[in-house]
Amino acid sequence: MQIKVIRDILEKNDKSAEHVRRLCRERGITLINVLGSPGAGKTSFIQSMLEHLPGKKYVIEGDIASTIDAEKIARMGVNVVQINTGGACHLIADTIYDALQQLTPEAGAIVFIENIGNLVCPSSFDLGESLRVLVSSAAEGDDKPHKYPTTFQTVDLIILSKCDVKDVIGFNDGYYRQGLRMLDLEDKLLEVSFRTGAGEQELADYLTTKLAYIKKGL
Ligand SMILES: Nc1nc2c(ncn2[C@@H]2O[C@H](COP(=O)(O)OP(=O)(O)OP(=O)(O)O)[C@@H](O)[C@H]2O)c(=O)[nH]1
Ligand SMILES: [Mg+2]
Ligand SMILES: [Zn+2]
Repeated sequence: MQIKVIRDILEKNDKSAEHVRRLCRERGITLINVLGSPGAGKTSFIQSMLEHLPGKKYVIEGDIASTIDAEKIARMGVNVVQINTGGACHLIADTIYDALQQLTPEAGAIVFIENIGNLVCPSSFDLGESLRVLVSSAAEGDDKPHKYPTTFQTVDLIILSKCDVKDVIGFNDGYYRQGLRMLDLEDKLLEVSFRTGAGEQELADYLTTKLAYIKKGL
């Protein structure tokens, strides 16, 4: 009985995600769903890409409470919609559809969605995105691909942030990469520090190429 209820929720969400996908296709919008633990660096990644990527960009901020992240984005002069879930630990496609109606992004724009800080259930909810990115910080430890394989397996790109603190916390690169290799995901990894700026330009270049392929439908 309970399993049936969970399936119903996911099936309903999948239908809404298709509506979002159709809307984005019609309007030429590229949607990027950003996943990661609380404090992993999701907002830092979005802020960095707002600076580095060309073209018009918008942001949908998901948080259980507060407008802290939305305010950071708004201060950059970027249009942003804040979704407060009031306790729910993931975003759903219905809400993204509504947020897009409010944002009315122009044709050709990129829309970033910052999902709720959570390494578990956001990965089960398709938001109709073209690209799913995981921000996985070195500060969380080198065992995360081993312990949370499901989330790692659903993303198109894994960004290892906070590489500047690897030595301080004793991050074992080999162990982290071994976890990715077991999931056949090592080629999806890019390393960066949003503090020192190391790897930021490479990340922007990679995303620019990837988004161009997505737009061509490849
Ligand atoms: N040293 C270092 N700090 C970073 C890096 N990236 C982010 N931070 C810091 O880590 C903290 C959390 O970063 P955020 O970008 O707010 O993380 P978040 O995932 O958006 O956090 P929530 O929205 O609260 O889940 C902030 O104090 C950032 O300045 C990094 O690469 N290196
Ligand atoms: Mg944030
Ligand atoms: Zn959840």
